Amino acid sequence: MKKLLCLFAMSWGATAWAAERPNVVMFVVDDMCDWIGPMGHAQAITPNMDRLAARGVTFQNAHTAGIFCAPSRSAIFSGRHASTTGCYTTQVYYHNHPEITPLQQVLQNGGYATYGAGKLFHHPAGFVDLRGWNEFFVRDRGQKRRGWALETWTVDDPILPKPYPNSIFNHDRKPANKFFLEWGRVLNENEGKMADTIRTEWACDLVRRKHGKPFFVAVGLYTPHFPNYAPKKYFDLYDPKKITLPPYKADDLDDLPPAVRRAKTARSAIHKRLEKLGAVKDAIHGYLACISYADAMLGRVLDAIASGPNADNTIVVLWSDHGYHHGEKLDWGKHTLWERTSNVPFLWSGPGIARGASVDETVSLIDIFRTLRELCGAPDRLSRDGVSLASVLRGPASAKDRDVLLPGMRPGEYAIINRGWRYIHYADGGEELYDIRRDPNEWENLADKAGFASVKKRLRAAAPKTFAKPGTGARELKLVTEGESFKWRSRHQPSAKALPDSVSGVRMVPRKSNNEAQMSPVRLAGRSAWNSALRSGKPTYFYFKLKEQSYRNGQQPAVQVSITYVDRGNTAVAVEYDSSDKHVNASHPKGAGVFKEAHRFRVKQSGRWKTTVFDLRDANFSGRCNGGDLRLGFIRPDVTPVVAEVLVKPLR
Ligand SMILES: [Ca+2]
Ligand SMILES: [Ca+2]
Repeated sequence: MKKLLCLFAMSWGATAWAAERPNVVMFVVDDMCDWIGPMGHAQAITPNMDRLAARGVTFQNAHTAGIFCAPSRSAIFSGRHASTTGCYTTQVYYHNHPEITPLQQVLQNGGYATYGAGKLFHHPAGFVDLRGWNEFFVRDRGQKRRGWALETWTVDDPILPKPYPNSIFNHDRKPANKFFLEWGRVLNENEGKMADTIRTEWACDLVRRKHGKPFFVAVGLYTPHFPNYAPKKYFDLYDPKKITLPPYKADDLDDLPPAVRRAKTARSAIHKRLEKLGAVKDAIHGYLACISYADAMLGRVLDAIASGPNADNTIVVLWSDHGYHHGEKLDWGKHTLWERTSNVPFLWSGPGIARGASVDETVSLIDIFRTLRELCGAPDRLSRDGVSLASVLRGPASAKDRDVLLPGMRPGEYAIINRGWRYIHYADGGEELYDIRRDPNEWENLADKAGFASVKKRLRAAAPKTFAKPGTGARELKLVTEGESFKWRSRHQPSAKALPDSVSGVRMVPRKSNNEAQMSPVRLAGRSAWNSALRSGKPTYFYFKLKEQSYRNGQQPAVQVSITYVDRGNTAVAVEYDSSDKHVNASHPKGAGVFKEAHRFRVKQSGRWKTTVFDLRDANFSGRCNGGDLRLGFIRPDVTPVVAEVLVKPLR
């Protein structure tokens, strides 16, 4: 009896634990701007978002954490801004920062069952962070063998609108612009075959079930990302004659800093072509149809939750990775630091969350991580950027406006946004400033106008003091698939073929015992290459000792040194020689026993083998300094340095 009671107590305890922690359904849409009913957009037909808003909290001024798919999603799932991870564009955060546990991992470690489907991360192969999922759904196993590419639409998809390309923008383009500015009607009967519908249904099955522990179900739709293909019935919701355009200003680009003005002027050709074709409204029609299709998928998920055992204990959060320009600032797309890219749908509902509330105060999608961590009671040993919105969700009146950061695509490029202002700073020093209350369309750049210096100064002070160097981009890496898993490897593996012919001279041997060097010889088709372990943010040294006795102790001061290395990363290499002899190094404050710089060169990003040759006329090799005669100091490298040969020969 005692034993039975004990078992009962344990099972009751587990149930109570599960009951007090909410399930979470994260519904993610792609490239969806603020054109939805709950954000006051007059023409979007979004009954299910309206329903979600009526039972929860809508943030009217939520801004993305990255200006296109990859950096936005990296920031959200890592809970860190690009300014600390270096994921400004397509850098893969879990390759560069394997120590950063992603959101789903933190929730799983905290006792949640975690399920993912669709576009949660960037869509090409190699971007799904496979860690921390109980299950991640893809439609066929072939996708897994190809690196978990999303493959939402392919040009040979049988349900594609016919003909392909379908939009007037692309009709006479052979080949077409792939899917950019493509829109068109899918047969209604094919709705169930669309990738986003299949992903949604997979999530619906999960949320209808009773689970033994709290669950986190994240489903990512690709729509309304281009191509704007949706079942015909969603196009039919809109009367093409009644579609209205957003406000445009023809000379809007004139007051931008020169570099962005040039880039956007070039890009305005897209908008001009649409106008020439009389197709602007038609393109917007396609986008609106896709918003309504996404809304219908949300409706399926909301219905599935409501009809099952999880109706009362499930949080729903909806977000879009960023917004979209439809001709504003003469642009079509994202990748900008303006409102059209930054403002996104961000809606929450569920147990403990206020109903029918609208929050105007500024928040950021970077806040998702800390909010869910708190709401789910998941322990997390890492610091994350942003703030938890849990108390605002419970009591929206407590919301306080704040400056949020939106990093751009390179270090030092960012926007600082609050309810009053948007300040933009480009890496080249270009600036924009908009008075949002007076100028919601961001038409008048005040950055160079008199009287705004203190506003700019205050906003600039809210930006990070330092920006991480960009991490290794996916383009610099090679995706290696292994069964149903994958890895990213450096493209710049030393290749025997690319090595230059050998030159005669004295071969130096690396000093292996010095713990600063940590070199490991690699056999490569008969040649040796050494790579030295990357010490993030610190110099990485290669130490060499001369075997040739006649060079030592000033016997042979004039030599030619040639260094063969892989040109990758972006750093300076200081070639330093041992100048333990006090006569040689008399000017150095530390005198004897230090390395003296003899030469300096830069490595860049070509990925090729290169050889640098230079003369060293006052060498005094002695072998007493750190045990090496010569060292190569890679100054704060961002990738592991690789050196194949160092040759020293007498200067003639
Ligand atoms: Ca996107
Ligand atoms: Ca302007």
